Amino acid sequence: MKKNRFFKSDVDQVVDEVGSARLKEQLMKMLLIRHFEIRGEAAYQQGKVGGFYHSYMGQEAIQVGCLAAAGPEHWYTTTYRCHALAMLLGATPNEMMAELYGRTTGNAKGLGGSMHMYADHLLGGLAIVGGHVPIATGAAFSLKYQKKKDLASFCFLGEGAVVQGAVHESLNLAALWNLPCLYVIENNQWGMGTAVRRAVCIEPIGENLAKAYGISSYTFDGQDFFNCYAGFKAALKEVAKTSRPVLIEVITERFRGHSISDPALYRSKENLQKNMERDPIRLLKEALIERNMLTEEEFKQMDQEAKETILAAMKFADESPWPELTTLEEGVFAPEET
Ligand SMILES: Cc1ncc(C[n+]2csc(CCOP(=O)(O)OP(=O)(O)O)c2C)c(N)n1
Repeated sequence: MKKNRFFKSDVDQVVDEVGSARLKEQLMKMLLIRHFEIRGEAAYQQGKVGGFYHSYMGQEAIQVGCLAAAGPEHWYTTTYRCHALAMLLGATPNEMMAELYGRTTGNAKGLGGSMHMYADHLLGGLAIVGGHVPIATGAAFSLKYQKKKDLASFCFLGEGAVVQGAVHESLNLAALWNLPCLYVIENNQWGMGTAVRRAVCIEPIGENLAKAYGISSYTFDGQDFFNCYAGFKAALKEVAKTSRPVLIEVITERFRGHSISDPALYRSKENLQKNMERDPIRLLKEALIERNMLTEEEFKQMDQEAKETILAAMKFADESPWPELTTLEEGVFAPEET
């Protein structure tokens, strides 16, 4: 049983392995996610988006690093904070923005909204805290059953979810049945307005939880693309070799409130400012500039391109038709009353 308290990664090794062109692609993905969140929130403030809205801003390096390391062929499951993962797995900015706007051209025909985005290999976008963890575990079971040895199931969850019973039942079964599942706790320090220390009785969460279920644990720095990339690579390698689940805790900080309606008065401006100094986009950009793989000018162009893509998505969403009222009950499962 391995414990990897702060996984050690070598930036130069990752740079050599991934190469300049692919690293810039990863930076572009992070910029697209960031601009999507900025404009999505702006559209919400203008009354164009309804329902809930949970931003992934600040956490981009985690899922971008994961997808760069593992590729899109695995099963992926996440919470309502699902915009980044959907985009990384192939949902287009247009269909995602149209989903926020509730239009027929949306990712879920305008009927799901911000919390329920889907893509090939993305089982959701699911809003019940901890409720998606058994789904990810089932996906891991299906891979094992079909003897798809190179594939795994990635389950992203918040640290607030680890006290849910469904999470513990899942970890127990995955460990008992040797399921290829990577449980990734994105510890962004807050479950809504509750600090992790007031909600979860053990610390560090990942290590202790993994120990309880007899599986390996890893801890990554969620602001650092290189650490996430190398960490996910190593964790997936272990799962492929052992067909055992692993538990990963990624230390991060969200840059926004829990959701758009949360002014986040429970944390100080100074604390947030300090955390924002480790903006994952800035860290990756600076690492590339330092190695002469990127110039400030190039970065500005990339940033502008990402912004324009998202502005075009807003135009697409605005011009898309509303769903017919008669489609409201489509896709809703409810047994008929007898
Ligand atoms: C079973 C359940 N209980 C309560 C809620 C309300 N709720 C939505 S998000 C949330 C906090 C979850 O925090 P965390 O798991 O840390 O994820 P984060 O939002 O920080 O990404 C709560 C309590 C819910 N959706 N489902």
